[in-house]
Amino acid sequence: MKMTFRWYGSENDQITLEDIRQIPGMSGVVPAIWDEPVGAAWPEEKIKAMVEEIHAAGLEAEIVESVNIHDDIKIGLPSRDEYIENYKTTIRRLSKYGVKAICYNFMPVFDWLRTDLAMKLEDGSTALAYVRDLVPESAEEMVKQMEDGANGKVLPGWEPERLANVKELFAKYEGVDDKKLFDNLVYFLEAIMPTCEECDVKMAIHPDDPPYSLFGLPRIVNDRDNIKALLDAVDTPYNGLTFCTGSLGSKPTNDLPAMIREFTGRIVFAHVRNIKFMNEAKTDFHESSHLSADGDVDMYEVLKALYETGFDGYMRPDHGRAIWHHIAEIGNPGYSLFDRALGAMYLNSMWETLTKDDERGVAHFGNLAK
Ligand code: DNO
Repeated sequence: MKMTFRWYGSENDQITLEDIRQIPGMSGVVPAIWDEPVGAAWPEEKIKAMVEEIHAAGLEAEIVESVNIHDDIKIGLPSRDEYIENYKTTIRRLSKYGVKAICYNFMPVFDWLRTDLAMKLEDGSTALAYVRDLVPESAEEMVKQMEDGANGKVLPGWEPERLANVKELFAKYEGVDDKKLFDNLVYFLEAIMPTCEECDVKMAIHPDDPPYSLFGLPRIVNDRDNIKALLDAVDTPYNGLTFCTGSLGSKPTNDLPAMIREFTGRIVFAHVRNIKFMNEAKTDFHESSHLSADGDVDMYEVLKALYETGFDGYMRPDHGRAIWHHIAEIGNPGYSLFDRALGAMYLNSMWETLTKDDERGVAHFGNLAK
């Protein structure tokens, strides 16, 4: 397992590579190129500069996140083939500079979505939250709400130029139901798999966040059955998964440790964060610290399942709350330094315990506590 940290680049992140390197046990960062339009091939010189900067700081850049997919691919328009060629070019270029995995998503129109990007918790920290009844009526209002809460940052998957005509974008998705979206995803994956194999770059799809349909848009990656269908449809280790405990964990019927065990060998990347349900129906949640006791995801069971199934991919502490020196913390919503650093220490310490207990033959189901 390699512990990593999402980094938005020196232009877009108040957190420096040196800050990240000082977090114990950090092997590398998860970067992206943000100033290219969705669908364009990432230019080689930008990839080179990004990777060299990261290496110079003593960190690795083996996985990138948010190589976003053009809507024409998701909709299945004839122009998709051209965008798929661009995607293949990006894969080849990334691999040339040592990238081994790509985290992406196949959510129509919107990437992750929250109704509050800074909900105040009891202890004075703030966190991202989702309350079903606060989802605005219209998609335009949703875009505005996310933009207003973003501290002037462009949120991943919320490119203003793409969403400027969100109504037209919605119209283009007319007739795209779950089945069609699934077929378009399979078409995309089948087209790029030879390049992934040739370059040894694994694709890791991010689940839907939140894990259900919004504004009538199809959603196809959010539970055991639809993930299994996807992994089976394109059955190669290069068609892998980003196991996001927060996204999958906010659907109460998902049994995370069982899913981890079932998808052994296909989990390329683990996004580990915790959420706390706010209502009995479990439709509303806020994000919490990583600690099991603070949320509804049992981190010990999640890590144990990953450990026991020989997980050797990348992990990152996913979102964190804004804590402590609040003002200095405000940057990319959900991507604070301090709470994510605490999360990394917590996850690393559990991993160390699991590793040493295993090496020493400690029986986890024994009577040690008695
Ligand atoms: C949110 C992230 C997502 C993720 C993309 C990957 O914080 O987990 O934006 O990066 O869905 O494409």
